[in-house]
Amino acid sequence: RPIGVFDSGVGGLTVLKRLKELLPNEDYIYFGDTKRVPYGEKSKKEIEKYARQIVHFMNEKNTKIIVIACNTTCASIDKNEYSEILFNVLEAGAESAAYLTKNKKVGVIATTRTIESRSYEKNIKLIDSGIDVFGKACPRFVPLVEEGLANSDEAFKCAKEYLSVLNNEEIDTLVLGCTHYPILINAIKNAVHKDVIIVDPAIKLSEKVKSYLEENAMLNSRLTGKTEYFVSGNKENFVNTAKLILNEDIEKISIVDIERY
Ligand code: DGN
Repeated sequence: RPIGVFDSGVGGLTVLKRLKELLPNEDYIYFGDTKRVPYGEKSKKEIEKYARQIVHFMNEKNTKIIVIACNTTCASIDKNEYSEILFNVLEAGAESAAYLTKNKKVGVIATTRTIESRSYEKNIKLIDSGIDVFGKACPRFVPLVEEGLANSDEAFKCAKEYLSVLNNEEIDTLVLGCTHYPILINAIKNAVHKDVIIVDPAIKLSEKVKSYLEENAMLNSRLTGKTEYFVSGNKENFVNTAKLILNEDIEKISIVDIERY
């Protein structure tokens, strides 16, 4: 049975890439909600509805576990309401940051919805209540990535503007609290002090998934290692960006009417 991975668009591919590196023999179903992206400015209720539809779709594909590769979704749903085995990129990011910071000042950049939910702050403080968390919403980042403009002058300028506030707080650790942001790594690195540790939550997340599958004897025994892609809307931008992120051609991609689920 495959591992399900989903996001609002191409962002979750940064998570899929890490998963494939650690678990190359697994089969994957990836869903990108390209019809309804960006999620960042939508209401909690809307995102909850989208998550239910996507999980329903994943069940139909018989996934053994589902990886929520979208922080905005993680910040909007209550995973206890689901009977499926869900892995959550946001908790993994919070955990990494809490263990990495030395001066106990962590910056988080994410979508407006994620920042307003204060989910990173809550999860980090559960581990160490003495850590100060500084959040900054970066609403222009996701559209820049979806339009293929991650390395444009505009992206560099935008990153400078967003990150200047966090530089002033003297953070030593910065969480990329949206799965689209690793694609903007050049612009982000250019905008923060060079000794700031940049956390990509996908690294910890993929390690957690691997341990879980090993401990529960759920690794794929047929060693097939194939990925099927599904999107709800635009396919062209998705395929182009996916090639850049994954360094491979997207062979099997279909459009799914997600609102039917
Ligand atoms: N990639 C998603 C996240 O991690 O929050 C959200 C992107 C979006 O739709 N704004």
